[in-house]
Amino acid sequence: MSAGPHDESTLTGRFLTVLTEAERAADRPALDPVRQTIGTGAARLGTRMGVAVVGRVSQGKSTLVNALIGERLTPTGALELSYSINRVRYGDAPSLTVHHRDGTSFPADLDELERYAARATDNQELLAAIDHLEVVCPSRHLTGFDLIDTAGLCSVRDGDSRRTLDFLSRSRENVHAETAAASTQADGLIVVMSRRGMAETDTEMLDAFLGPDAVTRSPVTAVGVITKVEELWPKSPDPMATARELIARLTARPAIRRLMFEVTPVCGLLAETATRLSVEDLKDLRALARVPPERLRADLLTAQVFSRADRDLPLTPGRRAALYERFSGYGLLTATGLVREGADTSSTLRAGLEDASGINALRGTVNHHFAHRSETIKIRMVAGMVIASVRRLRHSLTGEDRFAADAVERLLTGFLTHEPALRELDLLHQIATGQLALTADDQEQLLALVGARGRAVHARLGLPPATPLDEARRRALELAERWLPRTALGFPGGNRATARIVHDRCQNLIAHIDAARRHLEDPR
Ligand SMILES: Nc1nc2c(ncn2[C@@H]2O[C@H](COP(=O)(O)OP(=O)(O)OP(=O)(O)O)[C@@H](O)[C@H]2O)c(=O)[nH]1
Ligand SMILES: [Mg+2]
Repeated sequence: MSAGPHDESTLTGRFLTVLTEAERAADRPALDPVRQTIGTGAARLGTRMGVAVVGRVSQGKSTLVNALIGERLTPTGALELSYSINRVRYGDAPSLTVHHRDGTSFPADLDELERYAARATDNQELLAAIDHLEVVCPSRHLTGFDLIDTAGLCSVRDGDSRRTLDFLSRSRENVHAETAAASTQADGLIVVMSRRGMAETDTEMLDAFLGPDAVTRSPVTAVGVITKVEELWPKSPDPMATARELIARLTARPAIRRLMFEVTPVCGLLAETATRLSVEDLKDLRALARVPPERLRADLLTAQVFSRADRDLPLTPGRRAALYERFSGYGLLTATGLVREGADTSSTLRAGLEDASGINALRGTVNHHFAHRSETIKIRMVAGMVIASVRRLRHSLTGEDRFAADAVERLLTGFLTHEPALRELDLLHQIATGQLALTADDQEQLLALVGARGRAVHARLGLPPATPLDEARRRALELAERWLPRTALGFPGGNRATARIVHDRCQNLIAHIDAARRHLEDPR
């Protein structure tokens, strides 16, 4: 890595300075693996945030990736399908690059993505030679992070699962692969689950997937998704609400809380369908919207009934069956409802379906969680990797080597405990893993202040966006005064260090509000 000097005004710059010092401290043959990890980690800081979509086979991962991007890019299907790992990143000119296992790569036609990504009878040899695919796509939803569609996981021993594990370099067998191609690793995970939640085997699988090093494993780098939520309909008249209740029960389980920060319900297929509505779709939905809602609802209960020739419905039975397959019964009910409420262009209907399907909420969570936090998440992960590499070696070291290893660890833990942004991230980790038993009010206030409800000043203060600055300042001062005595005395469920982090943030918000007022009064 470069010895610097690094830009001390940025968090990454300060971290690079610490990494340089750590590299110097580790300049002994016995600490070669630590120096290697430092080099890999430093390179990783400069790469874009990569968020991998993982889960069991056929869970709807590729469908969700398309829905998140807002385009149908990566192949989906009823059979176990995705084979190659597919990294989609933002760029003006769409393209596809095939990266081979032997390190070579070549540009391919994006229309042929399916040939390189999906298992078929005639492409086995081709697929066996592929390491991963790189797709460039001009979707505005990709500006904050790259999305990685992975092959489904079955069991850790399964061949394809191992490919996914290798790619993310986190399996038990691959702890040392952290030093491998850093730019192709994921910094965050979207874990796709069925609505039954995670079976024990899923939890085990994810544990193996996330790796044995507790320092790099944190619910702050994983969000969960329950997809195929519309399948709860018609048993539940409001499947999204029912899914939220299921999620509340699921996230109360420590085994889940330990692994992921938040779980969001999504109708992935409906969201993907919304990305490609044709003029004909709109016309046919309008025709269906003219059927009295109660009768339509009864006919939509099953695909068979809806596609029967003897139903008194518009459109041909074949066309109805095709729509049912793409939208599902619940999706058609929702879409016709939106049309009746005035969604009369494909863009308004698309926006309505993106809201109703939960994909917008998921985009918000992922952006909020990963894109806005990418710098701190990356630094935390790299620091964790280096600390883990020191701890792996330490027991085999003696004398000066052991002193040097300890010095490296101290440098990194010192950085993690002194930088406010990293202390806040750690606080989030502690809350997510249930290490702090705070009162509900304190917890909510604390989460908001450290940015879990939005990064903006008003969101941190728990105020509506248009709140005047004077009022925001009053609120910040009130909160600072509330948390100040706690920095000396502690508080129920939390300690003084926690209170200090929160109080520091209140003061930082006051400083920002004052600076904003100065700029408004004198915008030179
Ligand atoms: N009803 C319903 N079906 C869905 C949904 N999402 C995906 N599917 C269907 O589930 C099947 C698998 O979807 P994929 O997106 O290919 O799943 P995957 O997890 O990428 O599968 P692999 O890559 O093979 O592991 C396809 O038939 C999809 O149409 C959903 O939200 N609702
Ligand atoms: Mg797939």
